[in-house]
Amino acid sequence: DLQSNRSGTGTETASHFDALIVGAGFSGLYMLYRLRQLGLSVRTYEAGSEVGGTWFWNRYPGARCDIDSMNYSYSFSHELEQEWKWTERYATQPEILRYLNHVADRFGLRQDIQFSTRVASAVFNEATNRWMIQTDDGASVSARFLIMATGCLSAAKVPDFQGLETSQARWYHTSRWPQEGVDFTGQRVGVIGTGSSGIQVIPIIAEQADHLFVFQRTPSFSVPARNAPIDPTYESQMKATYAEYRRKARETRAGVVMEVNPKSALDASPEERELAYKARWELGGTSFLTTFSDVMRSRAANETAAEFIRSRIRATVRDPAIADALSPKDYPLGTKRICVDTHYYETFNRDNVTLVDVKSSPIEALTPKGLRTRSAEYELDSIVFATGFDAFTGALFNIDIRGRGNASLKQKWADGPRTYLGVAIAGFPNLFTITGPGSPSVFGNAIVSIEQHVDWITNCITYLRERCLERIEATTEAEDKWVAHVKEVADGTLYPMANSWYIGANIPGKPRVLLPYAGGVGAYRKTCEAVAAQHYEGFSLT
Ligand code: FAD
Ligand code: N01
Repeated sequence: DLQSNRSGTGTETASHFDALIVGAGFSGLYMLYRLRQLGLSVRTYEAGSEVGGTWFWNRYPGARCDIDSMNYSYSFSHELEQEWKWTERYATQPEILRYLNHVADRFGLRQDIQFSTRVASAVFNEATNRWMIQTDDGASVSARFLIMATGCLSAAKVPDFQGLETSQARWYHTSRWPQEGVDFTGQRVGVIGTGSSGIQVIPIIAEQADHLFVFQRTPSFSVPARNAPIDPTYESQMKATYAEYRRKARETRAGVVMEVNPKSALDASPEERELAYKARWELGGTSFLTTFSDVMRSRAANETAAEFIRSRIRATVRDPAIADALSPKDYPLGTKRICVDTHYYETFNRDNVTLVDVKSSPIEALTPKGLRTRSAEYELDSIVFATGFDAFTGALFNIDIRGRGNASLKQKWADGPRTYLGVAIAGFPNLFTITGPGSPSVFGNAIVSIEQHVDWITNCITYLRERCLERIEATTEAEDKWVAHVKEVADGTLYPMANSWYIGANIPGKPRVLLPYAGGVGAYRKTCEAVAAQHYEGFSLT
């Protein structure tokens, strides 16, 4: 297989590459495209059997994006964005997967991707300034640059329940869904978890199953998607002004152009607030969070928006006790990721759906018949784990990454990730992380952040090659400053008030550190551009 190495420079042998990319999702595919344009020899390893990343793995029914499809897509190719036709406001998982397959074919990317191969370790060799990479099939290759396109939300988390192996109930994690699908007809099904994945899958399983038990530990705030077929007028308007739209999106806080009301929620009268929240609720989607300028900044303003959502839950769910149980009360809106749903709350009006509180009575074990909480046993044919991910660091720690002096990344990050700009790490030369911890990444439209990182890394590698430099490494000083800045910005937000994956709280023992950078996509881009313009200030180049 290594014979397939296409060598752009002609200087590399079959197992030596200019660059190695780990992952073939949105990040890895675009990175590969850009590096090939530079004429580099590139190998990409992907653990999955196909391209797509998130959209390859998360095949659960109901999976779709919650950023409008026409924005949740690449902007790097004018022809691609003009020719591709999205069919719905929020594309389904199969449609996004088709799109990524189209991209891989259109730009001839597959030939440099080795599928069903997991990178197991990566060790930096100081004598050669190259990374030595080992895969789980025993192969060993080297590369000057190592680029982690491993995904912020790719390491699935299954809780460590007793009896997982011996339970006779079939179980599935939403992010490891069987390719052939699952038919729940006639079954008693349990879904554990009510985050974005749970909220998408629950209404659909409820329609199929004989009975559905929803095991909820913490209720989420969810807003209606108002999904619909794409309006042809909207599509042609977007396509006519795509470049301008994309330019504006890159300058925003979240990588999406949306109307941000400059007014404070607290300056509006109760009637004015109600009207404004109602309008955003009817519009659907995450723009609910920008109904007023301070919803994500002031606890009191946030509470007005949170209470509006609770009022909608009460108006939708017939049983007041269930409505109350579904209403989040102990963390601010948006500090756990806001969910976007289709008929989620309505699902709890069905006779075949039972909400089970596993906060007061936690799940203790899977049993031969189903599962047991502290207070009861539930007989189940199938269990769906919608229990999320070991975000940001999980996929990186699954690889034994060793930098200078054989230092391990896992050890370096024992008290929380330390990066410079979320893209580089002191002690780990020539290693780049796409949407790594300390970059905005999941705080908005991921594709805008991915394209920005890939472009920045490509420019950086070009800079080095033009000057015949072999090595770039973030300085500890620059990294310390960035980590302090990320923390300072985080401390000024409401995010630390919730136990979310944003802050590592979903993984036992994980340090409590806000993982993404909350300073905004537009401002962050300017910082990165300034660093590059200052000849990679904060890096040492040799
Ligand atoms: P991924 O798509 O996660 O790809 C990483 C790839 O790396 C995976 O295929 C994985 O198999 C591979 N990999 C990891 N480790 C190794 C290894 N050691 N060896 C080999 N291969 C490896 N973001 C939004 O902005 N809007 C949305 O609407 C949205 N919806 C989402 C819905 C779901 C269900 C999920 C889980 C996430 C969603 N996200 C959304 C976030 C989403 O992850 C990003 O938008 C984007 O798809 C990430 O692309 P990526 O290439 O960086 O990572
Ligand atoms: O994961 P989550 P997710 N016992 O971590 C519960 C993106 N995404 O896969 O909150 C009982 O949000 C846990 O409870 P608690 C998006 O960025 C987007 O849903 O920890 N319950 C929680 O309810 C999203 O934020 C879309 O108390 C347990 C749930 O499992 C991110 O991916 C769709 C438990 C996990 O929720 C992750 O979402 C899907 C236990 N032992 C995903 N352990 C879009 O719509 C965990 N839980 C775009």
